[in-house]
Amino acid sequence: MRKRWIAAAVFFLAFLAGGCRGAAPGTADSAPYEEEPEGSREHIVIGFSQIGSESDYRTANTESFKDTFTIENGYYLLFEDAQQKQENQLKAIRNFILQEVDYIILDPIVETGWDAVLQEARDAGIPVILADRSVEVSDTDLYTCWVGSDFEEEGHTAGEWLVGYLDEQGRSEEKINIVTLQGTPESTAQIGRTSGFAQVLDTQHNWNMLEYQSGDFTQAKGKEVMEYFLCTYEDIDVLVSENDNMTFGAIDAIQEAGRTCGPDGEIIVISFDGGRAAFEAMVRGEINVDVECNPIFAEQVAEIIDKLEKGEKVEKIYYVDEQYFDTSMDLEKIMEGRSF
Ligand code: GZL
Repeated sequence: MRKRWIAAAVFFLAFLAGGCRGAAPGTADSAPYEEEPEGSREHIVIGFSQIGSESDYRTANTESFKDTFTIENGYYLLFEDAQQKQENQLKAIRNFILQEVDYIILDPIVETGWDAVLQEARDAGIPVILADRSVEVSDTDLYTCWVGSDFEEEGHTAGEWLVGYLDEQGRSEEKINIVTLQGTPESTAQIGRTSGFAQVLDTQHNWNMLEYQSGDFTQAKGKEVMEYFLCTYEDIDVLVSENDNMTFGAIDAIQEAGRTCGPDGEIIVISFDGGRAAFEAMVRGEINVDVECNPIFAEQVAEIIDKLEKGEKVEKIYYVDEQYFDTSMDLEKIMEGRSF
């Protein structure tokens, strides 16, 4: 039976106005929730443990959830930003369990280390929905379902695009030196993109992967690692960068080193996410192709929760629709219709 919740209006609105940050309602530093009077409007209490705010993707993803799980739509959203630390996510989940939320939504920064806390949520009878990234657990019944991207497909798409592009350029027999900026190590996005691209790499005898290094999905780290790549390797033909923000840092490093990139440059740039700023960089001729990773899917999660509320069966995996965009397309027209 879902607990009926009503917040002290002043506190909760102040809590929401603060961007759902700070101590969750009902904890030591906040005003307690009171039982909602019988028969009054019910709200579904959602505890959402978000990874951080490391990228444009993350910002858009957070916005999607805050715009969907609102009071007006019948939810209380307890939002916790883990600042890219797994221990903060574990704390947040245990706090949500103490708060007896109705559902936990978790975007797990890495795939491992979740069995115990997910078991605690299951023991408390709280369904866990994975959003964006996934987990590696002993028993997949520890979570209800995963809504996210097919990261392996994204990596494979990037590899296939490069095969086609090099063919068009008459370079399909040329030795091609590649460097890869990987995302957060052991995150689902990094694992999938790296392995998906490697499936194609393994079929191309003339491709040479010089090195993989993590830029942790951030612009600053992406620039730092690209500076290292440029100092270490004389001849780099392709950069595979596993998210746009690392790509932006890498472009800065390339340009500051007096080198060039993009369709008319020395280094072919393959990026992932496909945010507005990356489209603008493609239009400027700095990125060749961007494999989309769609952050706007909170409504899909809300539909799943609606099914669960009605006792309906849900799937284990829901992939988000995605494609790729490159400089051969009418990017400015495509941008008009995109919200990220
Ligand atoms: C992928 C997501 C990744 C993005 C990055 O779904 O987890 O994390 O590609 C983000 O931009 O930091």
